[in-house]
Amino acid sequence: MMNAPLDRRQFLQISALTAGAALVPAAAPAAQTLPALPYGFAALEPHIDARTMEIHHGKHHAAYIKNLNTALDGAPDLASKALPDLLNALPSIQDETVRNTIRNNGGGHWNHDFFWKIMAPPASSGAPSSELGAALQTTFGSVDDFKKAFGEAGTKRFGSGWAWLIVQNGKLKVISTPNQDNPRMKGIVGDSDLGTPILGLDVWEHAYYLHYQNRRPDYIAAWWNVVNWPEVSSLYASATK
Ligand code: MN3
Repeated sequence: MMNAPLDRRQFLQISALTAGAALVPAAAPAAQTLPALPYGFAALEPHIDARTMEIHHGKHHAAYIKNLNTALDGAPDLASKALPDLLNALPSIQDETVRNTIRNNGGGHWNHDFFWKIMAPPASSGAPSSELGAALQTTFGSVDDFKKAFGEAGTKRFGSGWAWLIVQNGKLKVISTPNQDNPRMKGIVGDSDLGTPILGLDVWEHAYYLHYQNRRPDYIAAWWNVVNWPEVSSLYASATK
């Protein structure tokens, strides 16, 4: 164990003991941590099964955070930035490997943190606020027509990615992004897909395959039962005030 590498905490402790406080390196950035789910793994049953939620949160989301922290260990000038500022800095990252690692894993972290919050147990799903309902009707014709357009964005996204409802210049729009990109990534996603996300749907196979296998449209249809409409309505109000 003589040559075991020091972790950051040990390094700082030893630095503080041997060099004095003035020579301790700049404060270590707070590593990104896995946020707790706002409900239990089984809370979204039967629409999203507990095992899928357990793996999705505890393995997939956790892996994005682990990989993000590893990338930030090698990019000290970025490590002090919190999400979403880190995503805003993506276009300025010169090293392509670092940029892509943060794009994929920082995006994955932000997207999943968002995704957990815009879902709720079926009994708490609620309905769009009158303001959001009116905007959905104006933009898409009806709430059902909105769901159809959003569902198509998720169904037609080839491979892995997300469907989003965004506020762009004060107006609602449905878009989709590949991989872990999101509508906040200026300079990374096209300008026509930029905006403030108020609803997002993960259509990676890991989000549904255990229960739905290849039936992505069935997953999307069931998912409407666990949308947290009060939260989405609140995000809409913030994005349009
Ligand atoms: Mn996912």
